[in-house]
Amino acid sequence: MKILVNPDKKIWKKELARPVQKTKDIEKIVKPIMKKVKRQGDKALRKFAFEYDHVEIDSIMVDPVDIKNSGKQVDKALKDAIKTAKSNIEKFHKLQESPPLSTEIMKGVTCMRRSVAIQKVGLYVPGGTAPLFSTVLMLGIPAKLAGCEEIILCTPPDQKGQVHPAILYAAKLIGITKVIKAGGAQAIAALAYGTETVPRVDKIFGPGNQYVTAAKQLAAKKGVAIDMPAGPSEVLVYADETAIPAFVAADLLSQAEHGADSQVILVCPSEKIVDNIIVEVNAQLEHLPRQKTARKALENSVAVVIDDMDIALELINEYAPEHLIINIKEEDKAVKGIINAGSVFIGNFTPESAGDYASGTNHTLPTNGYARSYSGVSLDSFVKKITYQKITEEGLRGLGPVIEVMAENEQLMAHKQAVSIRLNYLDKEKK
Ligand code: HSO
Ligand code: ZN
Repeated sequence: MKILVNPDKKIWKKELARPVQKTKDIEKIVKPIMKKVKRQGDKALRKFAFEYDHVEIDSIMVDPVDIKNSGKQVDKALKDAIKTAKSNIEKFHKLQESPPLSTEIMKGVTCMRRSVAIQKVGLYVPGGTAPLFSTVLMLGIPAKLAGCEEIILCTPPDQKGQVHPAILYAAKLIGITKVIKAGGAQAIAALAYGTETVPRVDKIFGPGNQYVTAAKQLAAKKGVAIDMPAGPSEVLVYADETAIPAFVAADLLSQAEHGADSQVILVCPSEKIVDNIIVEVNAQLEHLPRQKTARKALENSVAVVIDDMDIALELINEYAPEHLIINIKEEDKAVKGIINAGSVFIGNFTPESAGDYASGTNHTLPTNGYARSYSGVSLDSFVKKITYQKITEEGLRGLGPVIEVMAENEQLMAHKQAVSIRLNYLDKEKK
């Protein structure tokens, strides 16, 4: 972990740059995969499962009976934990419902707005070394609450051609019945174009590796919506002398273990605090099963000493972290000063893992600086908001002249006519 002491603002961007991703090279690999799925459907999915997941699968879709029985293969402690997490995530996302709006703007002019679920959604859940069943909850729960009619979950099969039982169990609890054994860019292509087994969806959600991300971006160009352009996970911890170094170290490592391309940033008011935390990081690293990955991530990581809080906040806002842990005495002031972050964790007893799994907030968050302009996944991500209006005769008499003047000045005479023709009609009727 590199240490910078009161670095000049001019070098912030360069010094805190995220590890670069060569999108062009990745697109070259992803494009032919997507094309093949578009042309050959299920056959291509089977072929890619053999090539990339090293498994022969006959049925692309998980047997609903396996979903139903999944609980038998998950131990009780995990089942209970998943249930508690589900209930918390449900509670917090239910609160996000926006009730229908209606108001009479002017006499006889009523405007309304209503949330309507996106009908078909595709959820991508990465497999690989760690089957992320928590992501099933984070995407599936808001999709269900929003009322999405068709929810398709795609996840890569293991070497036996099966989906991890905890993923199936989480799906079962939420009420997801269509689980597709496909991973990588081919899964995204199946959701974007549809195959014999996989219905084409309107929006694709979920994290994934660089291939999945590139495929999502290509799908977006073809008109399928995506949640956000996701990149490697990251955390920024802002800690002072009131933070417990061992806790901060554990938080930094919990992000670092996600992937070699993850980045963690530490911001502290003094070098001494940084040193104490780094001692803890090194000690805890020794005991981590994923220490190789975490060590790689730490090579991309930076500790910054900034003694002035306003400047520290400026740096944090410029970096726009996916996760921000605020662990300083003046936490309220810092929280108020944050304008760019995906999700904020406050105080000594709020590890990022809480939000990753079970407190209730969503863990699908904007990375790579996108927190400047994107929010994390929420109930809103699964709905469209349709507006409505109804104008009475009296309403049009009042508003019509306003529209006529504006249309005339934009030189759009057919627009003006759509009002005038009605006003003339009303005038004649009156006589
Ligand atoms: N920190 C990840 C989410 C996650 N962590 C899933 C553990 N499981 C991205 O926010
Ligand atoms: Zn995590």
